[in-house]
Amino acid sequence: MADAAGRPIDALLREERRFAPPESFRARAHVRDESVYEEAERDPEGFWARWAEELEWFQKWDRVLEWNPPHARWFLGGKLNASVNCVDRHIRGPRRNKAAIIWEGEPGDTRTLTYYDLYREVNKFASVLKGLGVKKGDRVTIYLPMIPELPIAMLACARIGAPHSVVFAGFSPQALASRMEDAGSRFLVTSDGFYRRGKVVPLKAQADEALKLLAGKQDVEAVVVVRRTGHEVPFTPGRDRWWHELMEQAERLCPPEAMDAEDMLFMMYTSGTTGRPKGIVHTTGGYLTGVYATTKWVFDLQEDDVYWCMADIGWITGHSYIVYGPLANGATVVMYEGAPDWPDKDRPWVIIEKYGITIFYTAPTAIRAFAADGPEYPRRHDLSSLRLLGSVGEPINPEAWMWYHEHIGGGRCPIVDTWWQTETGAIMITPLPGVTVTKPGSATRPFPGIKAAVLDDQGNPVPPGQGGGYLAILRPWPSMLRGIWGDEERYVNTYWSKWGRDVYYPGDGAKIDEDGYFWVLGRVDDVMNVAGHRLSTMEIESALVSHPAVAEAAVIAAPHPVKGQVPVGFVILEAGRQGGPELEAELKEHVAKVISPIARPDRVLFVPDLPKTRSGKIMRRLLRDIVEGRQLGDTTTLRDPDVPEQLRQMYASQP
Ligand code: 6R9
Repeated sequence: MADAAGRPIDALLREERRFAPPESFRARAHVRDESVYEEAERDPEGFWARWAEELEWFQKWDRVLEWNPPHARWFLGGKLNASVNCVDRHIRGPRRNKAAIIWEGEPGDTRTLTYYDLYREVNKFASVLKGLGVKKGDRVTIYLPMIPELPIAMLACARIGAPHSVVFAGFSPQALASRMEDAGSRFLVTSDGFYRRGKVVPLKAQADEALKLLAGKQDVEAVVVVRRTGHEVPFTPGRDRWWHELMEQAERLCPPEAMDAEDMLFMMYTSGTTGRPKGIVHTTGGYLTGVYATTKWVFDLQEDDVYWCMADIGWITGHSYIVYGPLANGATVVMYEGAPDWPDKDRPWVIIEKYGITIFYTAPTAIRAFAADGPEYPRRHDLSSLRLLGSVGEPINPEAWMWYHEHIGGGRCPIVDTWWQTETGAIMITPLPGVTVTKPGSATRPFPGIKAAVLDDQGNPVPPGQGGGYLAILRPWPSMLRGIWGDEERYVNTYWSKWGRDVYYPGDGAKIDEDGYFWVLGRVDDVMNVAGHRLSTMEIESALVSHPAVAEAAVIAAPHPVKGQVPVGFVILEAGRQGGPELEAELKEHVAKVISPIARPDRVLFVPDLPKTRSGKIMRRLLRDIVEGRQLGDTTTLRDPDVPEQLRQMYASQP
């Protein structure tokens, strides 16, 4: 058996290196001994309630949890506002002029917003939204690059109780349109463009294309456009407005809406096992409690830290650990617009040295790319300000972990390998850097208050040190998803049906070793993880099939040394169409256009047939055996048992 990155599990579990927190780190850490685990276990609801008490509420809750599996409600009757917790409460004390966001554009321009600056901007943009007719409960779509207006717009939505739906700026017009339609969103915030590898990405033109696709399907009342690059952009009078013009005339203050703890804070689309992305719904009180607590303990956030998470805010990692978690904690957050290898491969290390960053959070795929570039790039810079490193998004292989530890952490920084998902809202399995002895490749233990297990198909726990099984979460937690937007049935079926309505099924394989440490092995469903981005095989398959030359397609994930996994497509062409390098390139481009460049297949093979069961189900397992060079599994249930062998030969003969 192998995990998603092709690592044999046995080799992983032979990993014997151990890293204890340095005494100097432990001495000033928030958590210094293991007693927090037992305390939380004795009374999980009390544990979470104590965290919620560290937030600011207009009205305290009267009940911590109501659990009608699979529906949980947290902090019932409580009223609060996320923007008050991330901004207002910091401006009343010594953090007023502390840097909240230090932003660096790709061309090298910079902006620093103090908490007071952020307060003014969020208030003004909240007034702008109100002036455009946005009401409590309206979904506002935000299609912005990594510029300060993105967190400002999110917090402004939160202030007036309008849930935001941020769509990653790397997504295509089609992807934006389908998300706006699904969300029933009548408002869009975007920018003229942004910088990526020295070029201007014409975001407004992409947004316009999406709006064209929406014509007749979804009314869009207003589009607010941030001027980032200053290049000429098309403007539709009446509908499009400039951000800076609206801000100039806006009311200075906008009182925050008192939101119910269970009111929706935002939705975030993520890929599932079907072609249609699902809008994961997060609410206000529980989500904020979860990200606040985990940011403080997992990153051991101290008042003087300078924190940089390299993710894009368009993903859940950016929502929870650039915006809501760190700002709720009053942290100084660094935000970078562009590519990590621009203008040179040392850009992250330039940024760390320049701002004296103390906490750095990135993904294994980035670490593997840094390692491939070589240690000379970090070596050019003084990285001695760093004291803690984090990893998220996919399993980290021990070699990448060791490289990170040595070449970025200088051998002195604890590494927190954090397992969680869009759906979990906050970190679930992770070391606590002041107490946990880490093992390269293991996310170690569930965060206090979280109850996780590894179960077999029947729901029996797989004993520690035995085989692999499925990761499971056995009890509700505050930042858990509350549903899938508009699809109750899918919520129940996807997450709460494998074993019972009260056990959450994340879709990851995992193992527990003799010390009780968790080793997350990657997805067990038709979801792949390409450079830390979640993609569904079905989504890519439907993109391929949407090309006129394609009759049928099967997509699987092949192991890749840097990206972890890459999509590989097996395609049956329409009669009369001929495969070849040109069509292969065209199909790759087509997928990049329909979904996003991150979904572009690494290879597209033209095949005469696909391995199918008698009932017509494509057996992707056999295709995986082929690309991973394994002995072909059981083919007896196939309609045509010879197909896999034919494909194997084709795969081996085509470069
Ligand atoms: C936060 C985020 C979730 C999926 C998840 C799993 C993989 C994330 C991981 C990890 C092993 C880790 N994953 N962190 N696997 N170790 N530390 O990435 O959310 O985009 O929803 O992806 O990512 O497979 O199920 P999301």
